[in-house]
Amino acid sequence: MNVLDSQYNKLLAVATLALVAGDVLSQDKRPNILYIMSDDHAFQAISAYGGAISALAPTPNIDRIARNGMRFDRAFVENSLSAPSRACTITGLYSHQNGQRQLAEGIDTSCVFVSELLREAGYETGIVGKWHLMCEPKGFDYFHVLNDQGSYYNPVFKSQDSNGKYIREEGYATELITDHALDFLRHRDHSKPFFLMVHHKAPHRSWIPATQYLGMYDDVTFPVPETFMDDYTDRGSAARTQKMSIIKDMGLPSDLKVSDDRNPDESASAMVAEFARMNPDQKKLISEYFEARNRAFCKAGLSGDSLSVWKYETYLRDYLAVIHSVDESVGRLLEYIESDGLLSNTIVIYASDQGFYMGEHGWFDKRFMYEESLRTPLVMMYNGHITPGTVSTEMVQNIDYAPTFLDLAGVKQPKEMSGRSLQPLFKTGTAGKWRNDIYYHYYDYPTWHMVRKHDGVRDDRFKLIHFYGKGGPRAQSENKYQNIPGTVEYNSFVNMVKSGYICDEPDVDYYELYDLQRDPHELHNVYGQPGYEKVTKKLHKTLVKYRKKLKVDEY
Ligand code: SGN
Ligand code: CA
Repeated sequence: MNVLDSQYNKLLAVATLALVAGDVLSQDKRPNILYIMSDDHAFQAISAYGGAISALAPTPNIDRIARNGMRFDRAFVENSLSAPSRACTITGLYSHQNGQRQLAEGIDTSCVFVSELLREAGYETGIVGKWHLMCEPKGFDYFHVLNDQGSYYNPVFKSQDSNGKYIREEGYATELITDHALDFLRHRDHSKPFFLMVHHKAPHRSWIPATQYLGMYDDVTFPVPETFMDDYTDRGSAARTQKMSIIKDMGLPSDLKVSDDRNPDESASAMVAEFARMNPDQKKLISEYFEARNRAFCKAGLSGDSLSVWKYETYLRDYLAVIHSVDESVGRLLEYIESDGLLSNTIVIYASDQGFYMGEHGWFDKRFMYEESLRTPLVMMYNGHITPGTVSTEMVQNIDYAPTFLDLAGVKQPKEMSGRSLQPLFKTGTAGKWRNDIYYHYYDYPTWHMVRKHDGVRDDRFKLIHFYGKGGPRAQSENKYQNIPGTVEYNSFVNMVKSGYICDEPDVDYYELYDLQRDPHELHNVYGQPGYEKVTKKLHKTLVKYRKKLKVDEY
């Protein structure tokens, strides 16, 4: 047992005997809700989930939440992309119901946000960090949010006090977000329970670590996933036409921070923009580290497989160093909850906005309905209510979060919300009657990473996916905001066509079927193969049922 665990147990004992400050002052016995979400955090990079990568780069603080509470092994998103996932969380609605199908414009602000309902019900509500929805934060007593995707270094934030302006703050995003979250907690209204959403920018692309953690994994060699060299045979065209390959699409200068004459066109990268934001002290540390790495890289003169593996290792080293700060942030927040006597009356949740590829199928990024991006990490602890050390394998989804928050607050779930409260799972991880399948729908094409539109269903063992839609620039007509000049979606579409990133591709309309028990890596599409007739029929029926019930309007 580590020091923090024994401290935790001691505090639990104390809490049952004498209520500490926070509890005494509050007459309201409903739990506080602390929801921490990172951006693109793969479950493969959380040691509570086991696995070879995280064993080498552990996350002790996130693991504490799992150990003292529940780990969800089948937590899925409805649409594996940031803004859509956030919109699902805040509205409890599927993407086509809340409007946020793609990355930029979309969210229908006439939808009720769960923050509004909680605030009305007497909660003090706050959001800190990445908001990434093209509307003002709604239903929050306190907000302190980044602009768009945010920056790692010296980011700008907007808050109630800044008169609508974004103001630069000196420091590293993960640390600043944590400082502001703690600020909210310290100055909260003790007569009310709180609902605080802490949304990290990290570990989003281009994975830039805090200066003190630069190179922390440089001596570690991460195991290359067995599907790293996937050649996508046995699958439809979408697996081949995507642009999220570490080998082909990960930029040397932009993602891996080396300047290399072989890739001169990538100079206008996110890394360059970040570097320009840095102050002289930060610049010095960052350039010292990356220049040394660059020299070693150029000297090695890598090509072929050795270059591919170098890219993979370097990607993981940066990504996991970024995660180290996220884990540290979770530790700081837990420490506050403990020391303020809030453990007994606070549910702490840690999740990501979707999953992420750590080299599986040779990829980075997300979007596909294949497991690594469909699955998001989800752990939560709530003393006395969630049994410590429990693992749930029930299928849960990000549309369930809003109903769960409402249930905890004793607020009736609006009938429009399709998700369900996770409270019945809290004791054992399972409930007598739970869902048998989930529905997924991805719409963000043609754009970044060129992943084709698809919807599908997954049950306990099988997954049916339907890839559909016009190919290349012709798909613009299928997307609302890409057709409206002046919108972000329109502008990025035009730029990507101009640069050739959005290229001509055929229209698609085909199915894939995976048997997750026999083929956990989803390498063999068995759709149409003998022996799978019955299950295909069943899953088709389930898919049609969802489309009808949810009034899905494209597929
Ligand atoms: C940016 C990234 C993409 C990423 C999207 C969506 N490119 O456009 O790689 O898929 O965000 O990410 S970058 O060069 O600007 O980093 S999400 O997390 O917001 O959904
Ligand atoms: Ca994301």
